[in-house]
Amino acid sequence: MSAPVGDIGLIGLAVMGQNLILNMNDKGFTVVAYNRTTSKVDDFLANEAKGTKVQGAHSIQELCAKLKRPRKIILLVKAGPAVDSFIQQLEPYLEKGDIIIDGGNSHYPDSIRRTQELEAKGLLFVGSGVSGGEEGARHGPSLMPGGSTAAWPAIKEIFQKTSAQVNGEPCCDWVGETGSGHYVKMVHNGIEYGDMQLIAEAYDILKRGLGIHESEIADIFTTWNKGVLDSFLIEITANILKFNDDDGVPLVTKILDKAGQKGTGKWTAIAALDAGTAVTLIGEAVFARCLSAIKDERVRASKVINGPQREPFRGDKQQFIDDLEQALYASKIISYTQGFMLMRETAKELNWNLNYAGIARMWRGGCIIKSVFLGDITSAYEKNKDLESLLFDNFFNKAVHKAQPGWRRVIAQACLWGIPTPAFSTALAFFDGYRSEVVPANLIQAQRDYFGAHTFRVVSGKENSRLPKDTDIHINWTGRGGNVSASSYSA
Ligand code: NBP
Repeated sequence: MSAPVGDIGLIGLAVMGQNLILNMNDKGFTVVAYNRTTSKVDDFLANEAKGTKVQGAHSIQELCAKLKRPRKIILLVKAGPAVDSFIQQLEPYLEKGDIIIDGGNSHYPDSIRRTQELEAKGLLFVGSGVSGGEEGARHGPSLMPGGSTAAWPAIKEIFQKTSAQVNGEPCCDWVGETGSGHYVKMVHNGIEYGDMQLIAEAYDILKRGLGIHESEIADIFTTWNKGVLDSFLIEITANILKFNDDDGVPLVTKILDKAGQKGTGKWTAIAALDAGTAVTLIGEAVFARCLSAIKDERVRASKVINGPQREPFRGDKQQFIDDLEQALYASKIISYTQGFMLMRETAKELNWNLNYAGIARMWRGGCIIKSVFLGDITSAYEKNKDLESLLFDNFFNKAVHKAQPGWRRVIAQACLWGIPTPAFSTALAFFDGYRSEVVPANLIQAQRDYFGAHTFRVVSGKENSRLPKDTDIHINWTGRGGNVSASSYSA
């Protein structure tokens, strides 16, 4: 048999796999392609991959035989059992130190499990977030690899050359241990939900509040795209709003207002609840999609529930539009602050050593949330890798202070109009809660102790003989209860 020629193998010749192969081929790597339905290998070689260095394989054995050692094989197949099935099929043909990479949208607990199972067998596993859809896969995605750390030196060159580049830097770096690559991709998708919801709320305020036509709203977004909000999602929103149907009517106004979801936003919200972290904006973005989905019920409700009479706006319109830009910017800062808080909490719990500046750098290009703003987040974590919160960074601290008055005016006005702003509002509520030295949780603790003997602690300096220091205390509030307290644990 001839010497192996393949730098890397790829299984899964659907939209992502084919485009990633062509991208890696352009960067000078020899890729060996395989697919469950093997006729797709022949179709690919005869069409899209014609004239390239791409090699085909018609069995897993042939694929593995064609790869240089350590073998590197990327799976780009439907997440779930298909990934486990391919891992099982590959194992008999792999040797110690060979690397299986899952580039699909897998749930991170599966990647934790797969890393542990394969490492126990002497193989290496990488779960890599791949973002940017078809376009990203073809011309440079954001790649977020994590898993068996020993695999990184072997895949680094291929990954960093294949990924998007921003200012000569690759949008790919090693994320961390076990399932951290897929975890970070999940948080990326959650943040994407939040960014999209914020933009949709700004559109709603401009349209229903100020009564501005889509073509003019497109101009506003185009202007915003030259400032602090410069990002892919703002850019495509301007393009969408300018896009008219054949009759000259903006196409967006003809699209049914029911948002779909494939689950990664929900996973992020669930992960936030599991970690006990207040990632409220992504949660609201997921719930806003749920509310949008009950269209028929909303139509019925709109007939019987009245909101306030919507008065025409009498203030300075340009000032209000500038306020809205600041509201969007400040809310976005909060959303990313929450996303990084979540990663920090999970990293603590799972003993991951996450590279936060690297994560922000990976998201600067090649993915849906790419933006100039991520360069500022990169700088914040480069200055201080242990930054507790983005709001403690000087740049973001100043930015939210500057945005604050306009942000409050926008939410107050939207409230008076009866236009829902779940993401803007939750961002401001988080901000006000986060900056509060005292919150009313003292009353909640008293209620819990009153009805369930759940105990409370006393504020430092307010102790006395009845209320001792650093002790879980139960008070008989009514004189009828006993003195036994409930056992204490945190859910
Ligand atoms: P799909 O998610 O549509 O998956 C198609 C591939 O999965 C084909 O190769 C298919 O083989 C294989 N497959 C399926 Br479906 N069921 C299988 C099974 N039970 N056993 C073995 N193979 C099976 O492709 P995609 O849209 O290119 O996405 C690939 C991965 O990348 C997914 O995890 C996706 O979530 C993720 N992703 C997608 C995007 C995007 O924009 N599309 C972006 C980022 C990440 P067959 O040809 O024999 O049916």
